[in-house]
Formats: sequence, C-alpha cells, structure tokens
Amino acid sequence: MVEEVKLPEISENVESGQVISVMTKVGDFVEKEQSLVELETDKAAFEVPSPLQGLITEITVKEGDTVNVGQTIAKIDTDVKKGEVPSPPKKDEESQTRLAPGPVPGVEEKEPAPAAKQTPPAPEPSKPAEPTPAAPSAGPVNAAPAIRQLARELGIDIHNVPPGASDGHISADDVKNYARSLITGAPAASAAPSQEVRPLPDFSVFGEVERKPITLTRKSIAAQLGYSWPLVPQVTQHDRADITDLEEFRAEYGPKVEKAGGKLTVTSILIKVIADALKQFPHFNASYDPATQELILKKYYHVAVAVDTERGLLVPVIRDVDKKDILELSVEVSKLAEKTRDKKVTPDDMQGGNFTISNLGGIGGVGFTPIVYWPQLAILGVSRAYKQPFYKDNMCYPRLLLPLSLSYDHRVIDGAQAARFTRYVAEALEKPFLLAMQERK
Ligand code: CAO
Repeated sequence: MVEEVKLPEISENVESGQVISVMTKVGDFVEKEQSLVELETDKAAFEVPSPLQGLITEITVKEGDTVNVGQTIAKIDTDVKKGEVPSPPKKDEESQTRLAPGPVPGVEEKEPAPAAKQTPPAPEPSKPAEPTPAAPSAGPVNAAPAIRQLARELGIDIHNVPPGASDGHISADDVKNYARSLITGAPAASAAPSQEVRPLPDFSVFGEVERKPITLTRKSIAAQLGYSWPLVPQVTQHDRADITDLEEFRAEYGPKVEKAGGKLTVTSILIKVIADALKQFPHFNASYDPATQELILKKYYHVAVAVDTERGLLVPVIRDVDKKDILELSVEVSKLAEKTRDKKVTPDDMQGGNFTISNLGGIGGVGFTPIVYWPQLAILGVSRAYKQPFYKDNMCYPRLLLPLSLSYDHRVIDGAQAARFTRYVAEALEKPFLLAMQERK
C-alpha cells in the first residue's frame, strides 16, 4: 500500500519550513526514522524522519520549496520489504512500473542530495588523500544548524564527519578536527577528542521533575552560543563611561526623536558610536578565517542588537549604521525591537552583523561577560548606569557611569587593542557635543 508522508507538527507557532535538501530519492528503500528532507524554519534547521519503512515512490517537494505542516512530502510503498527493492526501470518500461514513472511533477531529476551519497568525493590529485572517515553514514546526522552551517562553509559533507560523542552528536570540534585531518592527512580520530556527553542523573530520585522540550528558537540559540564558546578564546575588557552629559543630550533631543516615532536611548546612541569605533579600529569590523589564516575586513558597518523576547534572545541587525544619523537609528532600533518582539523579524533581518551590542542596563546588573557572536570578533555588553561621587577641588559631584564589557576574540585581537577600543567608545559617549554636532550637520 502506498502511504503519504505528511510534514508533522514542527513546533508551537511554526506552520511551515523551507526545504534545504532532499535526502532520499524515488526508488530508495527507507527505514523508519531515516531522514527524508532537511527543513529550515526562521530559526532552526532539522531533518524530517520517515514515520514508515518502505520504498519511496514519489517525492513531492524539492529544494527551496516552502512546505506547510500537514502537506505531503513523499509517498512510500509499505508493502515492499527490505531486499525486495525493484531495480530501476528501463525507459520503455517506465509506464508499466509501479514506481512513480519519470520525473515527479515539480521535482527536477538531479544528483542525489549530499546525504544520499555513499562515498566521499574523490580527492584532487594535488591535495592529500581524504582519510577514510570513521563509518560515514548516509542516514540521519545529529548536528545542530550552526554546526551544519560550519561544515557547509568549510566545504565539508557533514555526513562524512565522525561524531566525537558516543550518542552520535557532531560538535564544532568534530567538524574542525575533520577539516584539519583533510588538510594534514592525519586521521580525524587523532585530533583532540570532543568532550564526552555524559548521561544526566535521574533527578526524580530527589524530587518531582518535569521534562519539557525546548523551542526551536532556544535550540538555535543553544547551537549558536554552544558553537561560539569553545571555538573562540575570548576575554572581556571592562570599562565605564561617564554619561552625565550624555543624559542632558538625551533629555534635549529625546522629544525630537519621539516625534519621529523613536526613542533616544543609550542603545541607539551606542550603535552610532560603535560604527565610528569600527571605522577607527577596522580589525573589530572583521571575521577570522582559520582555514586561510586571513582576516576578512568588512567595508560596511552593520551592527547587531541583542533583543530580549518571549522566545529568548534574538539578534536583529541594523544595516549601514555609518550612513544614518542618531535620529534615524533611534527610530529604526525602536521599530526593529518591536518587530522582533512581535515575532515579525525575518531570518534576513538577523543576517550580516559585524559587531553586536547587548544592553542589559534596562534590566539591571553591574557587569557581565557576553559571548562573542561568531563569526563576529567582538561584542559590547552594557550594564545599568549608576551614580558615583566624583571629587574635584574638595567638592563632591554625582556622576552617572555606564559599565561597558567588551568580549573579543583573543586569537586576532590583543588586550591592548581591546582596551583602546573600549576607551574610544567610552570617550565618545563622554563627549555628547560631538554627537550633537553630528546631528546638526
Ligand atoms: N542603564 C540605565 N538605564 C538604561 C540602560 C542602561 N544601560 N539601558 C536602557 N536603560 C533604560 C532606558 O533609558 C529606558 O528607561 P526609560 O523608559 O525611563 O527611558 C529603559 O531602560 C528601557 O530601555 P529600552 O529597553 O526601551 O531601550 P534600549 O534602547 O535601551 O534597549 C533593547 C533596547 C532592544 C536593547 C532592549 O530592550 C533589550 O532587549 N535589552 C536586552 C538585551 C539582552 O537580552 N541582552 C542579553 C544578551 S546575552 O549576551
């Protein structure tokens, strides 16, 4: 009997996803739980497993298609048993065969998706031979979206990467070790082992517990930060800016910005200051390519802003900050934060940032160590401004200080550079008349 496989519920509030790759083809015998297609929603990529065992007779989606929950993605003949798979039909027999004859409407005949390939590509003669990976599998791959992205960027088929963990989970280190093994010719297994994933204790022996699946957004955050943290040796430089005068500037210009539909906040001012600092310190407006050992210096100034939402941390990007004034930026930040919290932000809105600002000052705190948002090289954490006495000529004046915490990739940024960068930002905030002049230009 031929049964339709429909796209199952993905997650709360997610009704559709885009097909990144089709992982099987007509005529394949699939096992239950074997991946059929790889799908991406606005925040995560994952594989859709087959609920049935049998022969694929039709695949009704192709790469790039948007598929809705409940939509048919494939048809499977469950009467066909393993080992009984009919050989591919000859052209003239096609109309009589029980397999879907010829190309499925809307589905291009093409090379099998990478996942279906059984052998790694032949090495180029000039390169060292690709070491045989430890049991590469054409089946499902247990790797987070950011890890798959890393593999794609390095030109590696994720299916060839030997998992370091006993549960088959592929980590960033596994991908990098494998890439290293391709370059050096040494087998991937000889590289530093990934950290073992140990099973959790049974907490229920201590008291009542509840297991709750995390959302796709949370999975994506976990993948991004879990990837960045072990990859980037990071240090945080702490400083503070005297923003007493800046507060007067905010009070003076705030109403003008409100009339324009925005809010003049520390964040919107900082975005402008950061664009200027990135121009002065181009190494902070860059990404590091370890494969070629080059810095990729960017000639555009896109600044990402961490936004706290119900779904968790999202990081939309304000583009071409250097070409916009503080008023425009304030309106844009207000709108983008609202759009992000209203779940209307698109994946495009979150792409292409060169540097991130994470302002937790509206909530509180005296300082924190933000995690560099790979492939960026630095992130500025901002905590709550506080008043401190300042003594001059035996007189005590209250000054408002803003704590700044710059985390940076120590592979390519030295501590002295980071201290200068942070000082530059602090001094820019301390001279609001320069900002005011910019506004009047
Ligand atoms: N110190 C003191 N007060 C601050 C402040 C700071 N560093 N930053 C903001 N505030 C104040 C604002 O002035 C505002 O006060 P009023 O309402 O009295 O004017 C209030 O806090 C709320 O600010 P806001 O959130 O509306 O605006 P913002 O531009 O400062 O921040 C945004 C925008 C999107 C950055 C912020 O709303 C947000 O989501 N922050 C959380 C970011 C986050 O989660 N980071 C963690 C990432 S993990 O590394």
